[in-house]
Amino acid sequence: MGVERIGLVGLPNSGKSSLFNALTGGKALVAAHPFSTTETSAGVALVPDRRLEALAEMSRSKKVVRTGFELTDIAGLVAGSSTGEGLGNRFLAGIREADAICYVLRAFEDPNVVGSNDPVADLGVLELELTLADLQSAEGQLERRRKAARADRSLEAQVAALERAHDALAAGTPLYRLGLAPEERAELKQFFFLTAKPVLAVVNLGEEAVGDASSVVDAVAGQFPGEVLGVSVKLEAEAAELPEAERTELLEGLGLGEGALPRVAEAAYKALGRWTFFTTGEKESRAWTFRAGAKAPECAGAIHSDLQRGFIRAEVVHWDELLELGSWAGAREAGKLRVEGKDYEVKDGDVLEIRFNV
Ligand SMILES: Nc1nc2c(ncn2[C@@H]2O[C@H](COP(=O)(O)OP(=O)(O)OP(=O)(O)O)[C@@H](O)[C@H]2O)c(=O)[nH]1
Ligand SMILES: [Mg+2]
Repeated sequence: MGVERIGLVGLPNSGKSSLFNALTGGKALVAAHPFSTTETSAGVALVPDRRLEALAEMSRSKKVVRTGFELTDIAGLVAGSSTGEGLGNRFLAGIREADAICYVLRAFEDPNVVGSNDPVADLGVLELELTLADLQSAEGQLERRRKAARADRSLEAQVAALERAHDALAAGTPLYRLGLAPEERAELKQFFFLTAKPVLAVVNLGEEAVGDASSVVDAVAGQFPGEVLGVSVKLEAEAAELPEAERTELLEGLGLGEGALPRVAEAAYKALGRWTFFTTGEKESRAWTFRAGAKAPECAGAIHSDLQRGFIRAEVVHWDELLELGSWAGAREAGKLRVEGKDYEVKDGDVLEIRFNV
């Protein structure tokens, strides 16, 4: 699979384009008037990972290759968007193509930027629009699929799944709130529902609230089924404009650590069920994402399809253990490189070397 796509969904002036710029270093139009974004734009966010940096330093790698995910900046939604208000259905295409949805909820106050700043209420508006869009789509598909199932009994399970989804949506419930098992979610994939996608939320805090965000973040987290992050999007966007060294200094000076990007990446990967493994050597150290729970050959396939096809075995050591041992050769000498076969389930943070033959 290619890079994961996260779609930013929020009310006008919630800070979506600013967050997009902060995370991708992009230059999307940011403006104080609503609906300044009219077309979806995409950019890649490269994920800083201290495990990767440490491995690269250990191996004196000439090159360091981070994982990335694609972020899409989508036009703002308002109440009634699903039936044509605001920019109408324009948001739909952007969200349909995303693998996960990141709600952007405004909590900053600024008299010069119109719009609401009640993150819990805003979340309700956004969820309702996506739910209504899905309800329409469920209604559109039901008749057709029922008819098909009358001719082909093997489609009955499909129809039953669609009916269950329809009933939840008709009751105003986004599908991600149903607590579905992974198989049930997979079953819904074929219907292309927006609310069957994994979700996370960014609460866009005022600069003054950054030190003490817990109450507003907790209010959202208390009734949202995904990860909720408090971020001062404005400060992050300002920091993103600076060269890396100054950026780190600014963020650390503000007590923001490495900034929002690693936190958003972690939450997004968690929502998507993605883990990271590493390869390391003098030529390069590199991070790769893979489906959580995948076995070694599938992970090898993330590097190259030949490595999956001709997979023989993997040499494996966890990143922190490798660092302690000081080098790949050292780990080998100490007998700490495990030899794992086709059935090995790779762990988040494993360092791999694949043996293959094609
Ligand atoms: N004070 C303050 N202003 C912010 C913050 N985040 C964004 N803004 C301002 O809010 C306005 C809207 O920001 P955008 O990033 O364009 O918002 P958007 O969600 O992309 O808006 P649309 O594309 O119109 O839907 C801009 O003037 C930003 O400078 C923040 O954390 N604090
Ligand atoms: Mg915008």
